[in-house]
Amino acid sequence: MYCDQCQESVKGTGCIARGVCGKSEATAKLQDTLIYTLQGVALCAEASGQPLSPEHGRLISESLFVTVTNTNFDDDAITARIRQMLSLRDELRATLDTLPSHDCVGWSGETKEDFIRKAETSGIEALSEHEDLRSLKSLILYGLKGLAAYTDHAAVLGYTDEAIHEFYVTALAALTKDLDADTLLGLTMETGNLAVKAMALLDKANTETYGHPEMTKVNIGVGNKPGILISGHDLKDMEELLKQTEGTGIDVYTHCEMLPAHYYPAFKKYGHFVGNYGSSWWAQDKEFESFNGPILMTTNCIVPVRESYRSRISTTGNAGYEGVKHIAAPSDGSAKDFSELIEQARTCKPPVELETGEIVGGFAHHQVLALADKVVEAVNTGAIKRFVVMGGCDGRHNTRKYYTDVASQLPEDTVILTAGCAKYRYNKLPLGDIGGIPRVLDAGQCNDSYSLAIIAMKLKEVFGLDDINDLPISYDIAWYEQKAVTVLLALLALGVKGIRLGPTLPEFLTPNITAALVEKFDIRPIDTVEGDIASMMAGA
Ligand code: FSO
Ligand code: SF4
Repeated sequence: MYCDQCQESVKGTGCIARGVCGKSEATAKLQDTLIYTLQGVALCAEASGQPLSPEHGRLISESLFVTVTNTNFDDDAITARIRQMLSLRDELRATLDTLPSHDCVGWSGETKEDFIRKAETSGIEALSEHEDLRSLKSLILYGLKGLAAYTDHAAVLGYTDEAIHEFYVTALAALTKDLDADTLLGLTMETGNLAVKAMALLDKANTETYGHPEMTKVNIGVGNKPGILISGHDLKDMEELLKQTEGTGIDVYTHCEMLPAHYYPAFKKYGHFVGNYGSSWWAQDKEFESFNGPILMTTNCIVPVRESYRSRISTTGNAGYEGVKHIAAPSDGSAKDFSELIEQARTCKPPVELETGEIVGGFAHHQVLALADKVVEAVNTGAIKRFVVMGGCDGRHNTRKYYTDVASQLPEDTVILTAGCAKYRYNKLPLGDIGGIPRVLDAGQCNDSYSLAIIAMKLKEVFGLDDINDLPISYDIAWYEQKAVTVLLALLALGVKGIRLGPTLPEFLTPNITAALVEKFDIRPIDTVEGDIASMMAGA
């Protein structure tokens, strides 16, 4: 296996025996073959000259999503997807008079072993012999994976965009071609443009379905009833679970990236929606143990499941883990059935209390723009000197303490804008407020980074500036997996320059590609806490 798609990839070599994430060699290879199969689908779709049907577009979104870090560790589920995508490729291929000449169009296999073997010649290393071109293709592929995850979340709520499906064809087909660096850089920027579209689509899907997030205090303590813990990013699963648990005497808690569900008006009416339990995804092995009740993983991020809660954890949607119960969506489109989780919860003890108190969030674009007068006045009077966007991902490494330290050492006249699980490094610090505006404004999930971009564009308009980079905003972004790559490409596409990226720059970027990004976008690695704060406060 060879995998370098996340920030925790083994430095210098990528993961070559077993992933730091727990991904086995077989799973990694099956995921590579799934991506290769999608390349065959794309080449056939491109040659047909016909747009993908919405159903086929959706299948590609799901297949890409399955390969995102910490999403699916179930070899049988990935094998079934490869077979499904091979038959889609064959269906498209049968319509062609002349076949594109590439192995991904013609190869075939049947068994899991065939598919594992196929990855030996079709993984990331096969994208190009030239390391810089491979680096750019990796950047496009990883951006595409995150983009697909957001697109799939929107599709779950009935929102689709043909332009995104068309781009899957263009980008996946491009991975099979000998293209020069300029063409691939152009495609990288196009991935960013489509990332903006996907995040806007998901924002529309979420807010039209569940209302605009509002300022909300979320309880981080526990009640005295048994509970079900829901994690991941899928708000439709959240809604169904709340509906089905209502009146059962079972409480519902969020974990990690599901915290922002509390900010949506549609979910506030449920009295048994008690609060958020624990912290970030990587702490789940301990926190799931002490939660005591059933856990539902709706998307990434799953970490290797411990025996102590194996019988209590289930996956749904694109998530999967070998040996763990999977709750599939019924094929007739009716609601998923969470009754087994409810029955199991009745036999469980209430969660062990980890902490008490509240955290505040819900500052997506609609809420912040409602406070715009106050914010603008605070900037004009100098009460707010600078905004620092610290969104993105959290991760296991101690080096991420940098973000806790930046948050706690930033001057008191700064406001942190955040989205994604990166916030768990500082969202429980007593950072106070500026004239009633909390110093940490949490917009929501990582996809709600879109809100941060909307807020920046609105501020640019209010202050009459020509360039988004003239605003008193600095970007100090943390990344872990491919959705963060997508968010980064979206910010670049929107013209944001000078982004600090950490805790390390991506392993898959070669020195030449890093240099190109530095030159074009002034991207930089994080440095010392003191040095970075000083330079951000000076506007650099
Ligand atoms: Fe975190 Fe995981 Fe949302 Fe990522 S939960 S790391 S950026 O999947 O998706 O923010
Ligand atoms: Fe390694 Fe990350 Fe790939 Fe897992 S997803 S195998 S940790 S690079």
